[in-house]
Amino acid sequence: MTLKKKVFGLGAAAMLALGLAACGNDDEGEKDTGTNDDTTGGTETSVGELVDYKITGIDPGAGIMEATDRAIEDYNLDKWTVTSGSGAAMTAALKKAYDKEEPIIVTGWTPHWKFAEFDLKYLDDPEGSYGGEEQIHSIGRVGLKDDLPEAHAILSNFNWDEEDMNGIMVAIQNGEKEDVAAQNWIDENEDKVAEWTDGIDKVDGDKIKLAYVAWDSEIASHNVMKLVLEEMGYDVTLTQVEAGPMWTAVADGSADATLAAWLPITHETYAEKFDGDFEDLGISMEGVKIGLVVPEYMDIDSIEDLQE
Ligand code: PBE
Repeated sequence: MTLKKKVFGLGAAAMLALGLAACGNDDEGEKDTGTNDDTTGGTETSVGELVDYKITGIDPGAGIMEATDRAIEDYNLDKWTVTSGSGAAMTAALKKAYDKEEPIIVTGWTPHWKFAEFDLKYLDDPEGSYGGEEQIHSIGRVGLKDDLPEAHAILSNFNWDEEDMNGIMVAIQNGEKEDVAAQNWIDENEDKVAEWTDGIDKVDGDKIKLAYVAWDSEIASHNVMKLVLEEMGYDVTLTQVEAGPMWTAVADGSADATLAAWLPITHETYAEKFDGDFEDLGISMEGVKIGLVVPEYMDIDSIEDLQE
């Protein structure tokens, strides 16, 4: 059984601790790292051989997994497979490889704390399998505006920058509790929060349920919104689910909203499937991105380099 499977379901910090422990015990021999200073000569080892033709993915329902299947087709990467797990398992695998300067290819996205922690680069995607600039949208169930007009207004106003989300993600990654990191950000950004809530009446304990997936970016946004809505008088429940159930929950009304709709490409299949059964409440962040990500020390720059 792989480390990833054994520790499935643990938090990111625990995963990283285990990743470190595993590194310490590692007694494998020298490996070709696929780095620029490779001087082995003779036949060049392809990047595929170095990583066993494996792309380290995340949870199967994530849009980036569908995009990666598309990339495998678009670039004829017949020998390649994408492993599935979770965002936390992916970052643990990345850390483990990075600490040993071993090659690894992960499904990655921005904003994400991994870019603050490691020197990483996106592989160029000339076929556009991963789309271009994406946006994060908030979506609500049909009827939200009538039932919870104040929350509908706040969620529609919600928008912030990559820098905001990054600060929270990095704090959580460094061991801060999710709600504490979110509260600290709110305390330091009262003006920004006021733009979402100004002129909106407080409520008296109305219940609202937000669904989200345990992607680091969405952990940050949902923890902030929970506290903001609570401050406005709501009784907020956050439910953590997989991507498919998250979209389904908003579409069937069992959740009121999510801040985790990445569009136009990442969640295109979900948006089309549930077209008419949700309301797009608007964009909370522009210029976000998904793709294949590798450590800077790897000697490849494009998804096309995986064809060799
Ligand atoms: N992500 C983070 C998600 C959307 C947010 C890029 C991992 C996905 O691929 O569905």
